Amino acid sequence: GKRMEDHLRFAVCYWHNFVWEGNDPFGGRTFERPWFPADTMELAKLKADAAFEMFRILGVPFFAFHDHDVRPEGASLAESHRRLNEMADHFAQKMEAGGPKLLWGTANMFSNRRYMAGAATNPDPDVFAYCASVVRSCMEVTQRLDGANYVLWGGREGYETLLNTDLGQELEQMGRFLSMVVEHKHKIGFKGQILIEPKPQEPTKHQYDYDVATVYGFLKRFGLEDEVKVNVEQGHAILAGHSFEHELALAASLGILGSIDMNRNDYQSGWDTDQFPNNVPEVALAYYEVLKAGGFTTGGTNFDAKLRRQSLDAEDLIAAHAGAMDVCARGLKAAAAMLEDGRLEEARRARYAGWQTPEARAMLAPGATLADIADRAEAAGLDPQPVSGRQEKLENIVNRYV
Ligand code: 3MF
Ligand code: MG
Ligand code: MG
Repeated sequence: GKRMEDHLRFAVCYWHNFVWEGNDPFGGRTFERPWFPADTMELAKLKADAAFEMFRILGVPFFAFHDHDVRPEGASLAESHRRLNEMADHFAQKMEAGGPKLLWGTANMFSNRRYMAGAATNPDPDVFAYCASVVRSCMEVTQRLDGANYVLWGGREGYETLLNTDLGQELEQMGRFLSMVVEHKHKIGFKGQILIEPKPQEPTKHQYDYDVATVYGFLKRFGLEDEVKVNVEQGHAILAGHSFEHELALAASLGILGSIDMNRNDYQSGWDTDQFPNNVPEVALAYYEVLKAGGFTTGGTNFDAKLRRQSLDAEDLIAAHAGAMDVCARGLKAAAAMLEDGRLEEARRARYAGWQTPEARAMLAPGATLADIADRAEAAGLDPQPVSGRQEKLENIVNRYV
């Protein structure tokens, strides 16, 4: 078996630490870093050196990046791809010299204004074709760096108004695109897992990959449910009106739980605040679902979290990650204790035990029709009062284990 810590598989993300400058919709850069703006390859490499130094200090086993995080965009697609490959060479050296492994690579198909009307769902076929080139390049670089997964977050895959949107056509485009991505993965022999990251409400008014259930319906429709899993993010679950553990349990029950983006949105936030996790009982409930599902195989815990914009000191990056890793380790320990204790699992089994009684098996035999079951229910004279199903509010039980 795996040891408990094998299920942590922490990753530091590139974008919140080395790309985001502290801006929000009302104000610009608050951080000063020697590589801002990283508009030359020289600065991009300086940034990479700082990033790998931070990975070393933290002793973190994985990292994750978008193409656009690590190289300045070129004047043409070909130049952008050349630069990405040059940065990948730079990474490969550092990875071989004891640096972290790649949890996942991904393409940024949301920041540039070319994607303002969508990436694969854009009404303009040239943008769809552009995306094909970007994802091919990025997936091949991820393969070269032995990435364990490849992520697609459809940041601009949604609409602002139905009055000028052909929703049916856009979903078809998205399905065609994802099918081609899967086909290309097999063509090049990339062994990593493809993951979709669901998110509702932002940046477009309506996001197509709203939540786990929506993504599963989409995958089923295009026959991709055995090819693609999900990267579930805490903040995105909250924005969708769920809890993190709900999204994890649902993904696990559908067989599509791949990896997690760990952060913390509290219940007041109307947007994705990407705070570092700080609540051990909440994290424990999430890892309880992960452990019940058997833990991670290709996936891990990527910190999709950023400093607050008043936090100007680069050392805060280290402190924030150290604190987050501590919170997650404690959460995982509590989750493992909940599982080992066995009382919760036992209580859960007991709630459904009625299905195993001879009476229930006879009444509900496989193949029985609604009329068969109704006839038997009436003949048995079932009690109209509830006879089971009472339960206490259980979430607080986690406090016994933290
Ligand atoms: C947005 C996100 C994204 C994704 C990233 C990789 C910029 O809310 O969570 O971060 O994690 O694009 O899919
Ligand atoms: Mg994320
Ligand atoms: Mg997010």
